[in-house]
Amino acid sequence: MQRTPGVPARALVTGVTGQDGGYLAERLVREGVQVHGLVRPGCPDADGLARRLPQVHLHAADLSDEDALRRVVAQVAPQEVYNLAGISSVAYSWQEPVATARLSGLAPAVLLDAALHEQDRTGEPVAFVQASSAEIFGAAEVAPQDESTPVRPLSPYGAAKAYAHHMVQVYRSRGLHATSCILFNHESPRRPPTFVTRKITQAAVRIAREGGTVELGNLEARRDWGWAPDYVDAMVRAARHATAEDFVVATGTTHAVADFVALAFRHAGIEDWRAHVRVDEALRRPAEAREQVGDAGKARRLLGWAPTVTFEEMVARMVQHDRDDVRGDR
Ligand code: NDP
Ligand code: GDR
Repeated sequence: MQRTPGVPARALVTGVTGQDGGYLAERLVREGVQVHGLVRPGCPDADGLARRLPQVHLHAADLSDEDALRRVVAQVAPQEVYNLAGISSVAYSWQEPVATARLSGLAPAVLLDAALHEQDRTGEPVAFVQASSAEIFGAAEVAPQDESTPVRPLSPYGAAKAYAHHMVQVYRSRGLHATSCILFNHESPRRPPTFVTRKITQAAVRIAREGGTVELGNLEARRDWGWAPDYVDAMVRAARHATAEDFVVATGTTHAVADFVALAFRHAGIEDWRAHVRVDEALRRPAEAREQVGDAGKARRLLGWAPTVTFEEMVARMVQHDRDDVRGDR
């Protein structure tokens, strides 16, 4: 495959079996980049990825294995590193706070250090993109949140991501093109049902067919939900921008979890969603922001980035996917 002018020869993507990692690998392969993906040893999704995207070179290494991470970076000698791997569930991070710190906080520090080492060794610049999160802002006092909003996490996940965010800034000051993309929630049909959006769309389709109910936690939480491939596009633009910066990536609009439910159920053909939703107090988090909303003005100005899929369209696509899945259309 011919390489698109201006794109690197080799990229390393951690978390390549995840939602964003899959979209990113597909994008980079289309551009003619030689893509190397880091996979967790024993990851059940690795075989499927290898069949779907045989062009991607897979390297098995656990994020907690510092030597293995350093070895992969040295073997691949990438010009771009996208660090998407880690514990990505805020809810789960309350159950495993220490593992979350190790995998989502310390591992990025190892990868940043390995990337700088590689840059020094080869003399070739390495661009590093960290998938940071709106959760670093916790319950922010300003809305919308931008790159100047104080970092004050509320969850173990947010604290781990905050450490990684600061380490990006440390390595940037040491001469690495290290970028922190502060991503707000982004969804797709590839989102696992451990996250509320996919849990809702799958439940809507099931309930439309068989009746029944779904248990949810906080229905009032308001989140800024975008379309995952758009957020992958922002990360690629950030890697290739002349200067390394922090970028908020968000749509700037919020909806309540209840709004998501209402719309998804309507698409599935159910008007009276309240009759099918039970609130389970155990699904509420010990602490969380009532609303998270981002101002992506800097990404718009510097990267020319803008979201391309509306909230309504995203929900429609997710429900349609789950409906086709049930009918066996895919
Ligand atoms: P996913 O949960 O879909 O993907 C996470 C990836 O990390 C998976 O490939 C997973 O592999 C891998 N991983 C987990 N533990 C390890 C480990 N010990 N060793 C090696 N790999 C491991 O996340 P998303 O694609 O949704 O998100 C990508 C990144 O962006 C994450 O860092 C997330 O925190 C961040 N982010 C995401 C947002 C969103 O709304 N999606 C918003 C803000 C930030 P396996 O499948 O084998 O477990
Ligand atoms: P979040 O996503 O924690 O924002 O993290 P999630 O979809 O888990 O929660 C969104 C909101 O929905 C509320 N909620 C529920 N959540 C889940 N998972 N299950 C439920 O049954 C339920 N009921 C209500 C939550 O309380 C929350 O307010 C996502 C991840 O992608 C992170 O990796 C990322 O960093 C942040 O978004 C920005």
